[in-house]
Amino acid sequence: MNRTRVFSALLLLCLLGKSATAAAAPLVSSPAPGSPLAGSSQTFVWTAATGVSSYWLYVGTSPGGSNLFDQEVGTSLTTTVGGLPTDGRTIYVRLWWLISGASWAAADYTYTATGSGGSGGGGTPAITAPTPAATLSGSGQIFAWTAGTGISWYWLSLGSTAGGSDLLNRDMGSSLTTTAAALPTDGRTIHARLWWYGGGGWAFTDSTYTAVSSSSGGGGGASPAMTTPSAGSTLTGSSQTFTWTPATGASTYWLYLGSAAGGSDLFNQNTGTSSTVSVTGLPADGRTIYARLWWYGASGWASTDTSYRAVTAASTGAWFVAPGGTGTGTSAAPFGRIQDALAVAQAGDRINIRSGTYNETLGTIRGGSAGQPITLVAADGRGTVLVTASGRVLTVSHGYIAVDGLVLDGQYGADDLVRLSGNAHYFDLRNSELRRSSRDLIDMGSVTGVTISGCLLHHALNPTNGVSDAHGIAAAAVTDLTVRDSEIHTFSGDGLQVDPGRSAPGWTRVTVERTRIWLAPLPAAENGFAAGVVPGENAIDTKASSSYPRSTIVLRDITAWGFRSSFIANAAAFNLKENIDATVDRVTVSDSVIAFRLRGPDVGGAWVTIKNAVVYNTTTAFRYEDNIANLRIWNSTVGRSVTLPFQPASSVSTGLDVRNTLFLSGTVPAEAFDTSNLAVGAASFVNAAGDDYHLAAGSPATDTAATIGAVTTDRDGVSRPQGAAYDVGAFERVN
Ligand SMILES: [Ca+2]
Ligand SMILES: [Ca+2]
Ligand SMILES: [Ca+2]
Repeated sequence: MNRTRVFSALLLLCLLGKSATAAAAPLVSSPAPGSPLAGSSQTFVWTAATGVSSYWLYVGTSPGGSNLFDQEVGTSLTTTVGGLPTDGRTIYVRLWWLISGASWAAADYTYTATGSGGSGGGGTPAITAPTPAATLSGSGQIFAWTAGTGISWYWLSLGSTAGGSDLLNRDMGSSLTTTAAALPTDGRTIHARLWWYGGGGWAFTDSTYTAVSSSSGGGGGASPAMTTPSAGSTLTGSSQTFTWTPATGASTYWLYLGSAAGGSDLFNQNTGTSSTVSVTGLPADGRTIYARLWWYGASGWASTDTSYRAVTAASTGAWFVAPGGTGTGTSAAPFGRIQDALAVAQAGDRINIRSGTYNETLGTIRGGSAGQPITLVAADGRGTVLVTASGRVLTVSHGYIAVDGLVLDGQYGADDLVRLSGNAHYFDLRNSELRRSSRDLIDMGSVTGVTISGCLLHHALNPTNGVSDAHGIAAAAVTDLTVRDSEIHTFSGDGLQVDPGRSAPGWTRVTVERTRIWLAPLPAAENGFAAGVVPGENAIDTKASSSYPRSTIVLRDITAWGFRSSFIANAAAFNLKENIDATVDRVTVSDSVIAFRLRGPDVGGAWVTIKNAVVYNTTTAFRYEDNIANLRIWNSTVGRSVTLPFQPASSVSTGLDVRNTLFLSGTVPAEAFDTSNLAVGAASFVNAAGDDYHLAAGSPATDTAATIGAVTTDRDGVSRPQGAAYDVGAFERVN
């Protein structure tokens, strides 16, 4: 916007009066606001306003005062005030109007009393608006004139020639103002002749004007222009200072702020000669606020329009969504759809989602920025918001998006529940539940900096062909992916698989910590799987191309169980293979076929260091395959019901470095030939039958291990060594 539109005030008011727009206020058109008064008697004239049933004029010698005049004038648009001072002082005029018969509003003007020298005043009427010789402001124009002494009848003619009346020829009665409409806009000279009748005959006075030129588009002379806030901007609060450039010859400014074009329901004030005004109490609901800046210049009143957007809570960072909402995203008037908030949220904004169910599919529209994410949060706490659709529920295509506390349910539709495109860097998923997908619960492209924390991911079940991969998390060439403080269970593929596509340029720096990953026989038939079956494969499964730098992964403080698949023979909790460098520290595995399946030089061959592992009730603790090299197993404990502590598969054991490892067994396995390893009976443990493998008092494992500097803590995170030396096994005994 910010087009300058200049109209006569009254014409405009009439136009607005026929529409549904907010009622405008009346404006005193004569004498010119801020001008000297003509004498001790002065006629005041104002424009009509819609919905006004009565006007009331105060004239005083102090602001708001009425010591000089105080009179309700009904619907008259003019009144004459006598007895005014003539000493040059400031005269304060307050025009009141009664809106809808219910409430009074007022606006203030100031004038200068005529000086003691007298300006003559005289008894002859004179046109005061527009200022004689001015260029008119448009095709509609208010004309106003002073009352003459003893004059009861006026007549105004406007013509294209001197004394002509081809443009207007109007009997004015006693009125002191009128609006001429449909005046030419061709720059011609317009001749005005004001007749009056008094003292026994007609007399007249002539003035000339220049019609506005449509090509000039303006109202003659420089127009003021709003400078702050900038046109179209969102206001910064419910209080706002408006400032504009001064206009040539403007004696008074007046600012309307309205909820509709030309409206003044929000603000309506004469600012005098000041070109700035502070406004308070503006709405904070995102509505469009229409500003109309009036000025009184050589051509009378003219105006220019600008519009703004009201501040919303979201303008300062908070959008609101609630089921059934139909509003604009404020706390009081929330959106009904989360997507509506995504459509408007900017970097740093927080989308507060109130409790309830949202049947929609979400897609990001724009991203946040570093330190300024766009956050979707369950406003009433974790788990209070369910977003559900069949298949895909959330597509993240932009960076710095955070999701906190939501439940996303894919209803077992055949699509990934959450998909992160290659641009979804720094996606932050926290305190959320992802459930019921026939594909992956979250499938990410080659993104960086993704964090999944405090989340529950469960039921990724794909029954195609009996069983097909559906992963908790599938990741492509990610860097700096962190999964922590989370739980992943019940999947027909892997808890985490990175990278199933071995994508360029390879993945690295993946961390999973303080997380539980498990399978169990399905308690009931579920999405095509029968009750009692175990559909999944691995807690964590790696693939990494040997064409790229070795991928690094840290698995720390993880508990995994239940990897006894109904569909594959070698189900393993950890299937670590291909071109990776894995550090596995403080991991417990139970109730599985294989705890650690560690695979050889094919596709680069995995390098794996395992520290502080605990394995029990599992067929094979460590299966090493394909002549694996760089396999270190340090300070681990192999507990009860482990059939094969080590199981070679197409592999010699020369690549193994097994030290400080403790076996609940009568013998130490051949792979653990180093003397730091130890086989003990159940009495060495606090409660082996209950799978508590902390060392009992007097255990020969205490203080008898070698020092391995790379093992800094035990399974519990207790620093090593305690006592005189390292203990054998995963737990350091603390006295
Ligand atoms: Ca997928
Ligand atoms: Ca797998
Ligand atoms: Ca010790």
